[in-house]
Amino acid sequence: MTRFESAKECYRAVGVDVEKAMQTAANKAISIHCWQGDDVVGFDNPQGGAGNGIQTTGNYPGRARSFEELKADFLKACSLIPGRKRINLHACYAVFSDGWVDRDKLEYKHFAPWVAFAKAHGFGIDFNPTVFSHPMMMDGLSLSSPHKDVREFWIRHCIRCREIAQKIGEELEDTVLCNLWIPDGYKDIPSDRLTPRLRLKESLDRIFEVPLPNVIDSVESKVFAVGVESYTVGSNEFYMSYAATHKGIYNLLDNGHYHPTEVVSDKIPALLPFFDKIPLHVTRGVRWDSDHVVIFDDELREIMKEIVRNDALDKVLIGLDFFDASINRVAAWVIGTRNAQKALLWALLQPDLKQAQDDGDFTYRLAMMEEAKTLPFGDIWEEYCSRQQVPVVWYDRVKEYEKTVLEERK
Ligand code: RNT
Ligand code: ZN
Repeated sequence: MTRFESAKECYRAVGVDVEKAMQTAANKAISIHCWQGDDVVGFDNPQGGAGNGIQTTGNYPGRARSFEELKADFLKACSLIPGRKRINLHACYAVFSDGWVDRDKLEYKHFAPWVAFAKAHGFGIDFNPTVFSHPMMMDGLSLSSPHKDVREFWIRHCIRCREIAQKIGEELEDTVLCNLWIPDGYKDIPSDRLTPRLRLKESLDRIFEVPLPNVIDSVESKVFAVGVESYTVGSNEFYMSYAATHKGIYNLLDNGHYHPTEVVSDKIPALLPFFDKIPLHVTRGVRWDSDHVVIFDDELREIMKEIVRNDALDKVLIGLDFFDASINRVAAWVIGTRNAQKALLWALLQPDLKQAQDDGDFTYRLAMMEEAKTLPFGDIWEEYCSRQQVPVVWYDRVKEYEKTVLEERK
């Protein structure tokens, strides 16, 4: 008997169908954020980089500096990651083949090269307006700005982004998540907390006025950021209420965007009774919203368990959002995305203990949960990787790519 066959037996003994779990995992796409590859710089302002409260730290050599380099690195990472993939794009990754335009003038043609790339490799695409790192961020405000011209600029940008997302969806015969996050807020105690929110609400109403069939719209809240410590316009309560009162607009949960003892794993089943879609940004905050590379930790497994055991694989859109420039960026993609895949498969392999809870048998519930932790998961994961034609041991391949490709980028 191979190690895989014997592991399968162990799972069968606790009522888990390993073959079914592997199949389900292979069919659930994970949306991989393009911005890990270049430190959230993008192509529309090479001097730029993350600003307005988001920050990449580190200067590991080999950052992708162009569309060609980013595609190559993304493909390298994907060759080492099992499962279906989507590519999560930001508007600042527009490809300017015939001249630069500002963000309020972007068109589908600036993303057509990404669509060709996605088609060639069987990726889906998700999209995001880029409302940061730009001169029109006035006093750190965009859609909630007191200045009409600032608000109008960003409204135009967001409407264009939704239209681009719609066209991408048509081209790929798919739906495209178009997620809006804005950094608006104040460093110090506001003298007015309401008016900026009223202005943001008005801006959102304009942006979402026209429903688009291939677009899933979402809004992403946040607690605070560096330089935005006292007040965030787009807070959890604000966007949750907005989504709840606007059909077709969803509330995206980024697990770095809540107070440290709040968990997204509990928010998913709290939203499921009300929403038919829950988009996620899976990240890892260390002490704050630091966007460290996702690891195979308790909360990641708990998030995946909630998705799986509530039959919510079609409702929860799993996207990643981390950026680390202090380690090999391709490796960061591989580590974080493999961990998301791994946690998904792990969740699919957990014994069903719902009945024990309803029976009031909390002793059995805890005993089985704990025993399940040491089932031979590694053997199943290895088999899953081989079936998906990706290596179990991948590190040397990234190291080789670093030597031959990344180190040449001087
Ligand atoms: C920022 C948000 C947002 C960004 C990306 C780049 O705190 O998490 O999702 O990370 O849009
Ligand atoms: Zn996010």
